[in-house]
Order: sequence, then C-alpha cells, then structure tokens
Amino acid sequence: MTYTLSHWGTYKVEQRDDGSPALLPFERDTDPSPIGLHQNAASLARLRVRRPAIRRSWLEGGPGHATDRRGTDEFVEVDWDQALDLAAAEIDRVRNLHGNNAIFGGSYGWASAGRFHHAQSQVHRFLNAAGGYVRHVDSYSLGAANVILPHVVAPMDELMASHSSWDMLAKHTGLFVTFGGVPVKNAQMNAGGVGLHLATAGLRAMADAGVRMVNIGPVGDNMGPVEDRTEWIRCRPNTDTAVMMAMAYVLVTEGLHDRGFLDRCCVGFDAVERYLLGRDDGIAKTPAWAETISGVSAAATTALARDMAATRTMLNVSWAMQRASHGEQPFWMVVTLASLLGQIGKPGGGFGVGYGAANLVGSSHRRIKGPTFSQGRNTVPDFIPVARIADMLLDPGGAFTYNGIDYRYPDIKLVYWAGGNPFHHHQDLGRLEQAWARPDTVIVNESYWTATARRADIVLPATVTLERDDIGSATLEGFFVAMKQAQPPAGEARDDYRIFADIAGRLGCGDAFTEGLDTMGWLRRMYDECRRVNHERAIDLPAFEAFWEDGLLDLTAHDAPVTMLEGFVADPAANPLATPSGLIELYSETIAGFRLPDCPGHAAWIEPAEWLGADEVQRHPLHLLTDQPARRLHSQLDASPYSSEGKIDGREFVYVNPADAKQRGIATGDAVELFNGRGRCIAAAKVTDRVMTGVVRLNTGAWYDPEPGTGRDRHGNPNVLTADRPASSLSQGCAAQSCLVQLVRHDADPPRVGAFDLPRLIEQNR
Ligand SMILES: Nc1nc2c(c(=O)[nH]1)N[C@H]1C(S)=C(S)[C@@H](COP(=O)(O)OP(=O)(O)OC[C@H]3O[C@@H](n4cnc5c(=O)[nH]c(N)nc54)[C@H](O)[C@@H]3O)O[C@H]1N2
Ligand SMILES: Nc1nc2c(c(=O)[nH]1)N[C@H]1C(S)=C(S)[C@@H](COP(=O)(O)OP(=O)(O)OC[C@H]3O[C@@H](n4cnc5c(=O)[nH]c(N)nc54)[C@H](O)[C@@H]3O)O[C@H]1N2
Ligand SMILES: [Mo]
Repeated sequence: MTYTLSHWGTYKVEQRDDGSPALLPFERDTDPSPIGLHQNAASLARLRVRRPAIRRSWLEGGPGHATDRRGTDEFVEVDWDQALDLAAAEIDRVRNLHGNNAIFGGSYGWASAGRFHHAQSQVHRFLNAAGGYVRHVDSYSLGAANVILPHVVAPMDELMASHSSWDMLAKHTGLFVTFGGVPVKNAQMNAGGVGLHLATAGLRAMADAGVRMVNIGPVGDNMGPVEDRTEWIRCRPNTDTAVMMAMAYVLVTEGLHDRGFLDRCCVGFDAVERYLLGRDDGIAKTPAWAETISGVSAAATTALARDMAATRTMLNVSWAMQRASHGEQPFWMVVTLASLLGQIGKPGGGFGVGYGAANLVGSSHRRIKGPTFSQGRNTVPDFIPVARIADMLLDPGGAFTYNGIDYRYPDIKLVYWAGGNPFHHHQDLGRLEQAWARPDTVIVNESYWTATARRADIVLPATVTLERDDIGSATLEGFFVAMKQAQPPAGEARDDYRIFADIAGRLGCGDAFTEGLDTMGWLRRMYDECRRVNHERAIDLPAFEAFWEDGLLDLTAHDAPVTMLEGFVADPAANPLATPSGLIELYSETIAGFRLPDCPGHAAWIEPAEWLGADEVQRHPLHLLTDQPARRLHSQLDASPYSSEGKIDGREFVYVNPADAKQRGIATGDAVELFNGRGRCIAAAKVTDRVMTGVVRLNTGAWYDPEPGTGRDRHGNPNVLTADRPASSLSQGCAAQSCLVQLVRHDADPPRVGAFDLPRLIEQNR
C-alpha cells in the first residue's frame, strides 16, 4: 500500500487508470480532514511555477534595480543553468561584499511535511554550508508564549507535547473552562503531519462523560461537535487576563486557594496576592472591575471561580490569545490561576495551553524520536524575533530588545525564502511591501505563484510532496509514513535538495551540503540513525527496507495516558522545573529584573494597544479577529475546490453579529469593505449570532490581492488591516489579534478578484 503524509493528514494513494494518483482518506482515521484530499486539484496545478523565472527589471538592471516593481513586474522564464548561475553569483557577491550577515535566510513558514524535503531545513543547511545567514527565532504561532513560559513553568514545546491526554480529561475532569474554545478546525493539522485525528473524538468523549464545558470568549462556534453542550460566556477580545484575575481574586478573598500547593510548588504568591488586592496600585481586581473591562458579568465570574475550586477543573487558553498585545499575560495568568486551584499534576486537573490548536495537544501517542536532517552550524550570530521582519528591513542598525537583552537589526541585502509565505503571514502587508523593496535581491523557491513568489527576483520552481520520496513523522503522532513519489514533477520543478545542491556546487560547498548522498541515501541514513536512537530507548523499529516496503510504521502500541507535570508535582525537589527556582514562578525575579514597561514581574492586566476599550473605537468600532482558516492551511491550497466552497462570489467571509449587521444594513452575501488607518479590504458578509457584538471575524489565508494603485485587497485578506506591532518588548511576538476596524456595505460593483491570475511570463531560451 502507498501512503502520503501532509500537515492535514495521512492519505492513501491509489493509481488511476491514466497513471495519475488518487488520494483517499486513511482507513484508520475516524475523522479525516477533507483538506488534503484536494492537494492535487487542477485549480492548484494551474498555479504551479513551471520554469525558473527572473524578474525582468532585475535581469536587465541587476541587483537592486527597480525594487519597487516587485509584485507588478513581469518575469522572464530561463533555463535552469542560467537561473542557478544567477542565484549563485548573487549569493557570492553579497557574501563577499557585505558578509554573510547581509543574507536573511529565516524562511519562516509551514513548508510541506516530510523530514528530508523540509524546505527550511534544506535552505538552512545550504546557507550554513555557504557561510551562514541571519536567522529568526520563535514563531508566528507562539511568539509570546515561547518567551514567557520558560520563565514561568517550562518551554512551550515541552508543555505542548505533554498535555494531559483526552482520555484522562474524559475520565477525571469535572469542569472544563476554556478561553478561546477548542477550535477543532485547527486540530485538523499538526506540524509535520497527522496520523489519527483526535480532537473531535476527545471532546465528544468528554461531553458524553458529563464534563461541564464552559467557553469564555468573543466567539461561540469554536467548540466543534460539543458546541450545543457548551455554555458560552461572551467576553471582549484581549480581556481574558482581567477575567482570570477576578477569578483569582474570588479564590484568594474567599480562602478557596490551595495554600499547600502554592507553598510546595510555586514561588511568588505574595506578589500576586498584593496585586489582586490592589495593595500597590489601589485597584482591587474584583469581578466588578473585570466586568467593566471584559463585559463578563461579575456574577458569572464569581460563580465560576467557586465552581472551579469545588470541582476537578481543567483550564485552557487558545494560542490566538497570546498572538495579541501583551499576549504573555493570559498565558502567565492561566498558570497562575491553575496554581491557585492547586490541581496541576492531578488527573484531569490543571491547565492546557492550546487544546484544539493542533492535533498533538492532548495526544496519548508516545513521544518517539523521528528521523532528522541536520542543518549544520550557523556561524552568523545575528537573528530577529520572527515577526520583526519589516522592522529589520526598514531600519538596519535599529535597536530592539528580546527576552531582556538589547540587540540591533542587521543590514540585509539578500533575502532567500524557501517554504513560507510572508505575504500571507505578516501583519500590515502595506508596510511589508515598503520593507520588501529594500533588499537588493530576493530569491524564492516555491511550488506555486504565491504573493511572495511574485515579489521575488529569482523564482526557482520546487516540487510538491507527491512528486518526491520522503519519510514522514511528527511529534506525538502514532505513525511513520514512507512517502513515495506518486507522480512526476510539474513542468521543470526540482526538489529543494537538488536546487540547493546545484547552487552549493557553484559556490564550492557542494560536498559539505550533500555529503555525497542522493535522496535515497539520505532517507536511509536518517532512518537508520533514528532506529539506533530508539533502540537505545528500548523501542525497536524494523529495518529500513521493511518500513519502506510496508509504507506505514504503526507505533500506537506505545500509547499511554498522560497527566501534565505529574512528576514535578509529585516530587518538586526530585523533578525540578527548568525555572531559576525549579518551581512554578508566579513572580519572576528574572522578568522583573528586565524592567520592561510592558511586562512586569507577575501576570498583570495591561490595556492592549488596540481593543474595544480604546478611544480609537470612535473611528474603528469593531474588534477584528483573524482566525486560522477551516478549509485550508494558511494560504496553502486556497485555490482548491474545498477552499473555494467556503467563499461567496470568490471572496472570503467576514462573520458579523446581527446587531452590527443591522446597524449597517448588511445581510449575508453582501460585499462589504473593512478598513482602518492601515488598509482596506473587500469581503463577503456572513451574519451570525455566534460572534458577539462589536467583534468581526475574518479568516486568514485568502491569497493577497491588492488593487494596483490603491493597495485595497479585493479577496478578503485580513493582513492588510492588522497591526505590525509586537506583543511586548519582552517577546516581540506577532500581535495580529489586536486590531480595530470599521465595516461598511460595499454598494458599488465589487472589483474582480485577481488573486489567482498568473504573473506575466515571458519565455526565453526555448
Ligand atoms: N492576521 C493573522 N496572521 C497570521 C496568523 C493569524 O492568526 N492572524 N497566524 C500566523 C501563524 S500562527 C502562522 S504559522 C503563519 C503561517 O504562515 P506561512 O507558514 O508562511 O503560510 P503558508 O501559507 O503555510 O506558507 C507556506 C508556503 O510554503 C510553500 N511550500 C510548501 N511546501 C514547500 C516545499 O516543499 N518547498 C518550497 N520551496 N515551498 C514549499 C507553500 O506553497 C506556501 O506558499 O501565519 C501567521 N499569520
Ligand atoms: N484548518 C487549519 N488549522 C490550523 C491552521 C490553519 O491554517 N488551518 N493553522 C495551524 C497553526 S500554524 C496554528 S499556530 C494553530 C493556531 O491555533 P489558534 O491560535 O488557537 O487559532 P485561531 O483560529 O486563530 O484562534 C482560536 C480561537 O481563539 C479565539 N480568540 C481569538 N482571540 C481571542 C481572545 O482575545 N480571547 C478569547 N477568549 N478567544 C480569542 C478565536 O476566536 C478562535 O476561535 O492552528 C493550526 N491549525
Ligand atoms: Mo502557526
């Protein structure tokens, strides 16, 4: 049997009579994602990059020429040798003239699953072989959480992979209180691929077992199959910290907090208590105080806090909450609140940081080390927090702080991107356009003519998963997959590995990059090494040949239920955390020592830069939430039939509350325009009472489609509206979820959506 793996699932591959592959759901998966069934659709094939292409002005004028035409220029298609010569010569020019710290190679993004043909690993290994590059740290997913949580409890990666498993929640939890729902549409994914989809069944089992479910937040439709069995408490966006504070206030003032747990497992309760009681700032963090901020009634907050103390309670926060102004605070606060309840480490109790955000959260599959591809060593020290890309390009030499240390932005002349789409993922795309015009040269390896490929000078066509051999495995998934090539490459597309091997050869570092191995040689080496490591841990894997022949390696016999932080709580001295005290830090001397105005030494309510309590609501009265899309992965597969079915007249929906719609004369299906001081976009309205008043929700991922001249997006891409403003000076994380807009009906004929038009391609050398 032949299988393939993608971030959205494992699929069976069958050959059709004409030799082309047909994708079918994986028979063992009870909840397969439809997204991946469409990865081979004709509407996507149309958008493939088929030949190497050079932006015309760059080809004619050289590096740095007419960089403001990136995005509108035409491309000249050339043969591979010419394209590789040009790319190699430009990398060589920049490293000789400016040094390797003038090359930005971060390449953030969700390149395809598969441990070998993972585009970031490939580009990093290549640039390391070529002398190094400026990298990024953290992610758009978890910028604030990645920085704050190691100070407080443990690295986010570790927590993510050790959540109490769904089976434990169904069995032991009495009350499940989640801020931001359990968006099972997001759990269709796992970075690196999914085996069995777990979240829908996990939630259903909880509700069937009688677990009381409470969802606090601006949106009520993010509980998947248990939405009608969930109590929804409406809460203004970005104000969850205030509500949690008030719950903590109730616990502390009513003596419901677990003193024993706080003494044994935590440091810093005193500082939190002072803050809750308002000893220093004169503001007691009462439920009435929180009501004025969040809209959640004092009665509801009080009752819930008491119920939490009386019941085995699991608290949860969505990742989206930390993708916001002061996004560190709700994550620090949920750990604080769970510590007051004293149920961390007990079956079914404690906290989660992202049930529903990805399939691995709540998995009971064992963490088994998968095959890895070495990226080599980077000798360039410069880096940026990932979401500071526009700042870096606009302000070479400019200062920034990250995790308490001062740094400066490097001066970038060459950007190399492989496996990501910054013109999908970054905020305030109008500002990114300006920043993007700064470097001399942009090289992009891409499979599709994305907004980023269109804004490159050299575009090198990359294969997709079905066009190459690979090995699939991902954290906390139950299978390794032998991902066999199922179809020939589109046009002249080549694997990223081959592209980089050929450029490395021209730069004199070909052997360092390839070590003399071809793809099969690498797969075998990576697998054999993984087999050896696992053998040392008493997990025996079959030989490579048997794995490759079978197509699938089932590891589910190693499954076991999980309770997060169980070992630490049982014996904190024997199993200390990696924090300075070895305990949970409700107050962190380290963070207090950074003396940052926007991140004090304990969790705190700090007004977001943009929210419904800001003066700006007079002009832009709606809080815009920009969710992950249910029918695609970010911008990937947006042109598929499945993604298109989720649009109206080819435009993305914006979800609007009936009251806000009525006030504006808007009905479902109407073309509408959203705008603020940063940008404008046209979308299609969907009126629903599952979004609270004052809030609108527009998924990310509609391909960026700026109207020439005005920059107004015609397709419904929210990142023309979002702010390119860091969560805080601690993390510099992405804060997309703090954004105000106005919404009006669009009465004129809406402009044609041009997102899926190809750029103008001029053939040469044919
Ligand atoms: N407003 C707002 N913005 C957001 C978010 C939000 O919540 N709100 N979420 C943010 C988050 S969490 C994330 S993770 C980012 C996601 O941002 P990205 O990960 O950059 O988005 P993708 O669309 O997945 O882009 C991946 C690109 O890699 C390409 N690719 C795939 N496989 C290969 C390959 O093998 N080789 C090469 N060369 N290319 C390949 C795909 O064609 C695609 O263009 O977006 C962020 N942006
Ligand atoms: N189908 C699909 N799944 C995906 C992805 C995708 O593109 N498509 N992307 C994947 C990636 S890279 C990531 S990082 C994860 C992201 O996972 P998340 O960050 O969890 O995803 P979101 O959908 O942005 O938001 C989750 C929920 O939080 C709510 N929310 C937003 N702001 C607030 C707030 O201030 N308070 C409260 N209480 N709730 C709030 C939103 O309304 C939404 O229902 O998803 C992954 N899963
Ligand atoms: Mo993400």
